[in-house]
Amino acid sequence: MATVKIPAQKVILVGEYGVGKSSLFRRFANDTFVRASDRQSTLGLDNFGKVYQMKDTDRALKLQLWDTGGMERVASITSSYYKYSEAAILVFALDRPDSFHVLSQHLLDIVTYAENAKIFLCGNKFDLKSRIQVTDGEMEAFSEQCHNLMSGLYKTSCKTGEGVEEMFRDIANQLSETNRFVLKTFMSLFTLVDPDLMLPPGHPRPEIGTSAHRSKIELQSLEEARSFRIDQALEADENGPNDCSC
Ligand SMILES: Nc1nc2c(ncn2[C@@H]2O[C@H](COP(=O)(O)OP(=O)(O)OP(=O)(O)O)[C@@H](O)[C@H]2O)c(=O)[nH]1
Ligand SMILES: [Mg+2]
Repeated sequence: MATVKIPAQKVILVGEYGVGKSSLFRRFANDTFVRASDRQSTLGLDNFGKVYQMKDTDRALKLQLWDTGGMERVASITSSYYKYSEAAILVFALDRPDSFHVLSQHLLDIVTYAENAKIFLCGNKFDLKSRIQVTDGEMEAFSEQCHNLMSGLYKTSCKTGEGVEEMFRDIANQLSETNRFVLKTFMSLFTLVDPDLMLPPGHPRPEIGTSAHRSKIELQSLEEARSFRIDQALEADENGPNDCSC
């Protein structure tokens, strides 16, 4: 039986130096935290994939998280980092208003280079309770100013882990819902067309009208569309000038 490839979605971390992008990446990848004294600024690209099973369905989705970090201090991040992103997490530190007030610049880069990406706002270092200087109201006001471009607002602590996994799961859920919507629209365009046209040559045709028939087509098209995008992103990263020019 053919194995179904789980659709992968490229998710990028964007934000000022030191706000905790690599810490979010580390929590995502292996649920660890590195303290200040052990820390080094990121000067490269890293990516890690993790599969999320959607609740109450047999659908699954892989978040492919990318971390750049630090590069913005020595060179501008190349557009290949943003390219083919399905989501961007705009990260700032709740104790650093400067990292919050420059977000519109990062947002501009996202909408320029990753125009289809869903955008999520993440206030990190939520554990530093007494030093928090950016309020929920300011986060909401920023979201409104951006014409509600934000698909989600989160507060996280990489130190304690609070809110981190919940944020990634919510992003996975939202991307999965978007995929379903896109797929439904896509499928509705093909309702009058022979479903065989949507299957690759030699692909066995399930009995028309059965749920197996529908889900096979759904999975096939999702798999192909998403795999194509993530392969392109990885290829662009390998071939493109993804390192700093220093
Ligand atoms: N208290 C606290 N410290 C954090 C948290 N997240 C990250 N840090 C610390 O903040 C510092 C910067 O974290 P990084 O994850 O390296 O930040 P970054 O955004 O990747 O930084 P660059 O790679 O330089 O852009 C480190 O000393 C972390 O230990 C958090 O949630 N709470
Ligand atoms: Mg980093």
